[in-house]
Amino acid sequence: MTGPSAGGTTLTLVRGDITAQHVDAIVNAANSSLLGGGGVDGAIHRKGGGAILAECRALRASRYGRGLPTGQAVATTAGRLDARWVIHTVGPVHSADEDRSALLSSCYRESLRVAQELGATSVAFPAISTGVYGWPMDDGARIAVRTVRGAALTTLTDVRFVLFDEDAYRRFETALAAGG
Ligand code: AR6
Repeated sequence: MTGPSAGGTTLTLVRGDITAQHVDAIVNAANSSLLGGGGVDGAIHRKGGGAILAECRALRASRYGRGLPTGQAVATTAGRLDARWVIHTVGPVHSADEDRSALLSSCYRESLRVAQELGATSVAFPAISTGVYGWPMDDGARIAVRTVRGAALTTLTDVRFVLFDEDAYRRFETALAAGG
């Protein structure tokens, strides 16, 4: 499913595995350690190979000694993935007591900023925080679509959300149709 976004950028929904995307930048739903995990993170490191982990370790030894803060984003090589960069971002763990949606929104905004600093024309996002971190899919989809639609896009002409299953795809479809 494809829908127009601001400034001639196409916003697309894809059903599938984000590690199979051919784009300039693939966004990773990482954790602060940057040293890997399950879900999207595990798949990216498995398929992308050790070069990604090596750069992540170097980042931990330099700029991010205490880890990458929640809501921020940083790029590394994409290793053997069919992309130029992986942009690692750390989503918030969902909380019933505290509204952390600004942090989730920040993940999308900061990833877009880093992608455009690199000159990327295409980027693929997973549904950040909606797996291990427990964010309800419909709300996660709404925040994702609204943030990307509201972002200042310069170099990017192709922004994709890659949804792993039918349910996630449908919820993003609803968010896109609702205008975010
Ligand atoms: N392609 C696209 N989407 C995927 C894929 C894939 N290959 N694999 C899973 N998803 P998650 P989080 C979906 O758990 O919630 C890791 O251990 C999945 O169905 O990957 O941000 C990290 O190291 C879900 O909808 O990320 C962190 O510790 C969405 O991607 C923690 O999990 C995100 O699920 C981050 O948790």
